[in-house]
Formats: sequence, structure tokens, C-alpha cells
Amino acid sequence: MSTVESEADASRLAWRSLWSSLAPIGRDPASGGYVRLSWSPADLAARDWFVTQAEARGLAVETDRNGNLWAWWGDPASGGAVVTGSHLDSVPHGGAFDGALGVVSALLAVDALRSRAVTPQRPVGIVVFTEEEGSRFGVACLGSRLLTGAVDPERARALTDATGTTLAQALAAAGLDPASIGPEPDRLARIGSFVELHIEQGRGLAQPVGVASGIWPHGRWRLQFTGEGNHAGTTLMADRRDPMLTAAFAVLAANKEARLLGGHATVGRLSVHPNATNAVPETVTAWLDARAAEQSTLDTLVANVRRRVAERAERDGTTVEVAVESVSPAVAFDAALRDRLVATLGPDTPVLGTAAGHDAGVLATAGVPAAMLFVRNPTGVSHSPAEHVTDDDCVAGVAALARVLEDLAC
Ligand code: HGY
Ligand code: MN
Ligand code: MN
Repeated sequence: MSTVESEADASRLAWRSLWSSLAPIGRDPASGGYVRLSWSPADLAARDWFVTQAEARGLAVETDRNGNLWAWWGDPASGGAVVTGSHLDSVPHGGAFDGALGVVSALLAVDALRSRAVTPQRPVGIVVFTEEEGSRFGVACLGSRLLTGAVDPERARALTDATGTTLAQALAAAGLDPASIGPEPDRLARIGSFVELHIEQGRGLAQPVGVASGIWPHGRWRLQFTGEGNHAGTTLMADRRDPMLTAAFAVLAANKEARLLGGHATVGRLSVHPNATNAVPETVTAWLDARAAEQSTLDTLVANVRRRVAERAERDGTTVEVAVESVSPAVAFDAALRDRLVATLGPDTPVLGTAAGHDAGVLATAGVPAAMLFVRNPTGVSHSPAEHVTDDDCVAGVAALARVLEDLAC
């Protein structure tokens, strides 16, 4: 066996070993997907896994005021840090790679640099952002938004999950002080550059690794439809004020408007009260996720849906209230950093945009020089147990991240 072959085998083994240690945490055997909602037992176990792995590498681990985890190689106080990382929470029954790939790759990239006796001149950090998916408390990238001041701490504390538990209560239960959440400008100022490695979430990559150009503007809106709860058997059709009809119309209107405008719109979550087969519902809550290449298109899409739904509600005898849960503006990643990544990885490295949101986008919006590496997704499926990356591409991602960190930190 040649040296190159044995190095490749060692990289694959290292990948498999670390990946396998995280893989059981939060996996639902019934769906084959991951349920790691922030601050749940599964999320806490994943966070413990990270702390154990970081400490085993001699990295200094700290939890910031917003619950994000940081592991340092070198002293962050010296500034100009090169930070990588991603998130470990998931959407309900999500895939194994969304977020976790970036965290596992970060740890292995540090191992790779050390095995080559690379000595960084700048501190190197690995961050695990909390509640990136917004699957528990509704606001996407909550940890990085709090860190950067993109969400009001007072509003964040009062966010509730599906059972009515507030973020403040969840943080307190995890041993954090909810009163102290909020922006940390000093911590942000220490970051010279942030590079998040992430599974590519469409079919945009024909080779193992690419570099991100930007992120579509996107957001989440909660639509609450209210009618009159009543008996399904005895209430005459003409007498009904059924919010399910208005909600159903909203789902179709969102899909139609997105198709007409070239955006994306999804209603992937519904809550029905009282949720009984033989009752006309009293309320239906629907969550709209909408995205578009241009902010003006997104604004038009959402405005058209709102107008058409309001008209329909009048016909149904129902009411509709719309609340914005989180909005993210368009992101163009730092051009110099993006070009530097391409120069490091080779001129044939593809540069592509995405319609998926990321903590790197939140940091970029806050003025931190940020970039992303994408790793090929052979099926293009994400937010599903079918999400997949081959071992060889995972190893290629680690190698690419290690080269980028070495270039930026040395
Ligand atoms: O929802 C998103 O775009 C991301 O995957 N969090
Ligand atoms: Mn995701
Ligand atoms: Mn993600």
C-alpha cells in the first residue's frame, strides 16, 4: 500500500470513528431521523459529546451567555481568531449531516493540522451554535442572532415551545442565566474570520467541495386562523366558520404565489385546536416558510399570500392574524474571504449560492468576515432522514477545511 493510500484509509477511519460516536445521539430508530431540539435531553447529550471531544483534544471549552459552545486552540483574547463550526440541533426527524457535519469536520480538521505539526499564529476556535433550526422556539439561528444582537433578548426570553415552555425556562433548566442573554460585541470582535462547513442542501454540487457565494433572503410567518369550534355532524355546512378552510387556502395560495414569482414557499407545520376528527376546529395555526432570490420578490410573495388569505378569511367567516417569527436578509459572503478560499482549494472549486439559512449568514450580516464550504449532497435531500454524504466526500470536506484553516491561521 502506498503512503497516499494509507493516509486516505487513516482519514476515512478517523472520520468513521468520530462520526460514529455522535451518530446514535438523538436518532429516532422509527424514522431513522434525528430529533435534537435545543436544550432537549438529546441536544444536551450532543453538547456533552462536543465538550468531551474538545477537551480530549486539549481545547479550552466555554459556554457563552447565549448557550453557544466555543472550543479554543490558542487564546481567543489575542484576537483575529479563525473560527469554524456549525450546529448540532436538528429539525424534527432531520438528517444526520445538517449542522453535525460542520462540527465533526471542525474537530477532525484540528486533528489534521496537528498531525502535520501546523502551528497557528492566530487562535483557532470551534463553535457550536444553539437552536440554529429554530425547531423548538421558532426563531432560526437563535444562538447566533442573540450573539450578534439580531434578536431582542426580551422577546427571545418569552419565546415558547409547543408545550408552552419559555426559552427563559429552558435556559434556566440547563443551568444558564436567562437574564444575561443578548449581544456579545467583544466576543464577536475577536473573530477575524468565520468559515462554516455544511452539507449542500440541494443538488448544486457535482464535485465534493464548493464555496458559498450567498444566501437567499427568507423568513417565517405564523398564521393563526380562528373560526367557531362546533360539531362535525350537526353543524350545517352553510353555518360553519371553519378556519381549516382558510388554512387550506393559505397552503395553496403560498404554493401558487411562489411558483408565479420564482420563489419558494412551504407550509410544513400545522397545529389544530381541538384537533378532533368530529369537531370543526376552533383555531388552526400554520407556519409559512418563504424564500426568494431577491428581497423585493420575497416581499411581494408574502404580501400576495397575506392579501389573498385575508380575502378568503372574509368569505369563510374566519379571522387571520399574522406574526413574523424570524426574517433573514440576503447575504453576500465576504468577497475577499470567498476568493481566498477558492484560491486555497483551487480555481476549479465551484462557487454557489443557497436558499438555506446558516449561522454564517447571521455573522456575515453582523459584519463578521464569513464564508462557507459546502460538501456534496448526492441526492439533494435535506431536512429528512434521507439526507446523505459519502464517506469520501466527508473526508474531502475535512481536508478542504484543514487547508482553509491553515491558510487563514498561519
Ligand atoms: O431552514 C434553513 O434554511 C436551515 O436549514 N436552517
Ligand atoms: Mn437545517
Ligand atoms: Mn444547518
